[in-house]
Amino acid sequence: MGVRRVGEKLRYVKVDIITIFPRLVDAGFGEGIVRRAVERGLVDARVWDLREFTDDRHRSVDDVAFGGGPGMVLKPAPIFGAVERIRRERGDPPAIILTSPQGRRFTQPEAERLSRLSHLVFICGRYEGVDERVREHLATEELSIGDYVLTGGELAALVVCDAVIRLLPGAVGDERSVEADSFARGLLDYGQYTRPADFRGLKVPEVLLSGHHGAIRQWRRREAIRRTLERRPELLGSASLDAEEQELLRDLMEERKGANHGDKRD
Ligand code: 9WO
Repeated sequence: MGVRRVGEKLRYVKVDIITIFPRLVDAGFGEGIVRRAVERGLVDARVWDLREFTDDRHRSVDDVAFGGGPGMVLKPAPIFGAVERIRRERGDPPAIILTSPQGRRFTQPEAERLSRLSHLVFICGRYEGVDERVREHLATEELSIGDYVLTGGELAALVVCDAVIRLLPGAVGDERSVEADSFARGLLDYGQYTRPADFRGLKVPEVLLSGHHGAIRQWRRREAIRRTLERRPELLGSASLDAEEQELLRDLMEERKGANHGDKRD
């Protein structure tokens, strides 16, 4: 897991996920970097089956909505019961997160904030909603991963866990790739290429084959800024650009003023 900064502690994060589909959540923890982080002890993850916290014969987790209307609502008692069990067995969590389209938008800075917490609990909603008392009196925050409706909160919780876990020191083999990634600096990624240098006549930009590291770094910075300007100009407002990059940005904006927008497929 590579080099650790001086004074950087090896820490682990507890993650508890409450769901009616535990296997769906297990699958998200069962592959790749997230799985390795669990194996390395950086993440202590537990998945809780909401049905285990019911007390009726049918193990009902949902019920009709007061006031009528179509669709079922997740009952409060099993969810409160699950969180109380987690508190007893795992300690008092600093964040109990409900994933829903009504939440605050989850972004990279939010991933960084959560990655500094010691214990995250996720409540995954299903059906047409979750009893409002869960939202108001149990969850400490509500997060949305984007403006669309899913069939439940599990995939959103997995998205948040994935983004958080890769930020934990030691999770990604080469720490430099976390620092260099798109968004770490508020810019989109530059284009990347691997062998062959000529694929069916499609060539890799010459500069990348030149071995001239200064020129390569410069090209990549320019490409990242160009792409961000073309696709997500609003990101440039909060990107951290040094003097040279601001210069590149001015150049690119001049270039675009000329003509030829939209005809570069990039
Ligand atoms: C379904 C529905 C059907 C008819 C009328 C209103 C309705 N609302 C919903 C709904 O929002 N269902 C949610 C499904 C209930 C909570 C869990 N579900 C969910 C979470 N869908 N999408 C998310 C989600 C979470 C985080 N970021 C984006 C989406």
